[in-house]
Formats: sequence, structure tokens, C-alpha cells
Amino acid sequence: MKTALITGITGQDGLYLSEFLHSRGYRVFGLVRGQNNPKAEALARTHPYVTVLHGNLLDISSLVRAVAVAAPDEVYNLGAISYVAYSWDNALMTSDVTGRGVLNMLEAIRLYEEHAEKRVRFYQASSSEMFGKVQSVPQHEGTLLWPRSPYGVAKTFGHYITINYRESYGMHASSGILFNHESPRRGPEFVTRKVTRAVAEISLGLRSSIALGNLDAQRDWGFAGDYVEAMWLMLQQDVADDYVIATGVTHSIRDLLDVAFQEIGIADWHPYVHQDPALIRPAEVDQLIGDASKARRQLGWQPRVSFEELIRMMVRSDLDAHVSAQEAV
Ligand code: GDR
Repeated sequence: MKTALITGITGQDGLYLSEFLHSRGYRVFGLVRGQNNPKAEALARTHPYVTVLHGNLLDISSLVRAVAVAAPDEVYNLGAISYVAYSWDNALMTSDVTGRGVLNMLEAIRLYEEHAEKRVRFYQASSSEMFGKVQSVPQHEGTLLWPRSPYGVAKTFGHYITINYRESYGMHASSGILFNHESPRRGPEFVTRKVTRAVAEISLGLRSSIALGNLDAQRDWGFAGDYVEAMWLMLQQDVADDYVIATGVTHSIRDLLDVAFQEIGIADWHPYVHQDPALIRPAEVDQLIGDASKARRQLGWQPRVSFEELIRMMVRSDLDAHVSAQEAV
């Protein structure tokens, strides 16, 4: 039986990954931060097979302890401050958690490997935000990184320090450059879920409009459930490496609105959407489109859920959540 330790286990990707690893017979440990964390309580109810360890990416001693207790074959570092817009207002905290946190985890593993007769495989959740001011289209593993937000800069540090530990210490450390990936579990601060939730509420007569920022940004959106499989596949390779994970198809926020509103039978969304200048970011990443041909070739990975299926799935899930909540009253 293999053992995995996941940081960020209460997030969207942590939940999908823990289910995926559990279905493959893994023993799963999850690092959870903070006292009386309500997400940890929910995790204990919905994913009882996960052993919760308390720790914090900023506190290396807690990471050393977590690695010693779990004695993992694989560590997936998904923990981060992950909301790009928030990172301008919290740049130092973001660089600590999202950037230096990666180094803390790598150090904890390195210390463990010095004393244990075991090698640990490490996955770093890198991000397409690192491409920022994109230098070529589509973006692949060799595209120049030009991050445009404190979050992107912190992720770039995490990416390069992962590569550096692989090259310096021969660690089996891989970096997955994941493009946007969504699901019904996506946090409501991210644009897909913000839209699908609002659309469900508009359909049920609970609200009349939605405020958004830049409608012209283009993203390569895939399904998170597909993307966690790619993380696992990276750690099953003999040699650690870096991989872009993406669908290869890009859509604007306007396309997102088209699909989401169509799902509730509204063809023209304009009367329901207004732009709020406060939601425009100080620097934007205009167009992301990933070239995942290396992952397809070397990992045999490819996405299964299309953009349209994904957005429709999210709208339906948000509608169902309201209906079940009303039935429960
Ligand atoms: P992103 O995701 O920044 O790409 O990072 P997000 O969904 O927040 O933004 C996508 C694009 O939508 C535009 N946008 C809005 N975004 C939000 N959140 N709210 C709005 O009201 C709104 N209006 C327009 C944004 O300007 C942007 O262009 C996500 C995160 O999950 C990161 O952690 C991850 O690393 C990357 O994806 C890959």
C-alpha cells in the first residue's frame, strides 16, 4: 500500500486527488491548517479515510513532523494562497505561503530522506499564471515565464526551486504547470463559479444581475477531476520532469457567459451583466492557451471533459444545491 501526503487537501484539487488516490488503494494523509478549521470538519465527514495532520506551510517544524508521521511515498504540494486578485493586497503573505512554503516542504522532505531509507516523490502545483505576459502561443514547458501578479511571481519561485532541488539533490520532484481547472467544488471567488452560481440564482429569481471585471480575458479551462490524474501520473514516471496540463482550447469570459446563460435558457446575457472597474486587476494575463503535447506523449494523459460540458455541469450543480437547500427547509 502506498502512502501520500497532500497539502491543501481541503481545496478543490485536494478533495479530487484524495478520492482518486483512495480509489487506487493509497493511504492518504492531509495537512490542515488552523484551529477549528471548518473545512477540516467537513473533510472528516465527507472523506473519513483521510488522516488529518495539523500543520502550516510557513512552519517548517510542522512539515518535518507531518512527513515523519506520514512516511509518504508521494507528497503533493497543493497548498497555497491561490486567488490571484487577492495577491496584490497580500503580496508578502502570498509570497511566503505560495512561494517560500514550497521551499519549506522541499527542505522537510530532504531532511526526512537523510535519515529514512526511503525516497519521497514530490509534486509541485505550478500554474499557467507564471506565463503572465505571454511570450508565445500556445504556452509549453519551454515558454519564457513573465508573471504578472504577486501570486504568479510566488508560483514562479516555487517552480524554479522545485527544479533546483531536483538538480541539486537528485530529488524526484516534478512540477505540473496546470492551466485553470474548475468544477462544482471551485471556490465562489473564481470567475467560473462566480458566474455559474449567479446564473443559477438568476434562474431561480433570487437575484437580477452579476458584476464582473475584465470580460475579454481568455483562459484555457479544464475539469479539475481530469487534472488530478495528471498529477499522479507525473509521480509514477521513473524520471521527474515538468509538464503543462491544459486542454489546448481557450475561451473568453464572454464565452463563459454564453454557455452558462444558455443552460438556463437565456440567449442574451447582456441585461444581466455589468462591469465593475473595481474588479479589473492592476495587471492582467490576457490570453492563456496551453500545449499539453508533452503530457499526452509521455504520461498518456488527456482531458475528458470539454469547456461546454464543464460549465453546464457547474450551472446544474449550483441549481441542484439551491433546490436541495429549499427542500431541506
Ligand atoms: P485566474 O482565475 O486568475 O486565472 O487564476 P480567476 O477565475 O480568478 O480569473 C480568470 C479571469 O477572469 C477575469 N475576471 C474575473 N475573475 C474573478 N475572479 N472575478 C471576476 O469578477 C472577474 N471578472 C473577470 C480575471 O480578470 C481573469 O482574467 C486561477 C487560480 O485558480 C490560480 O490559483 C491558478 O494558478 C490559475 O487559475 C491557473
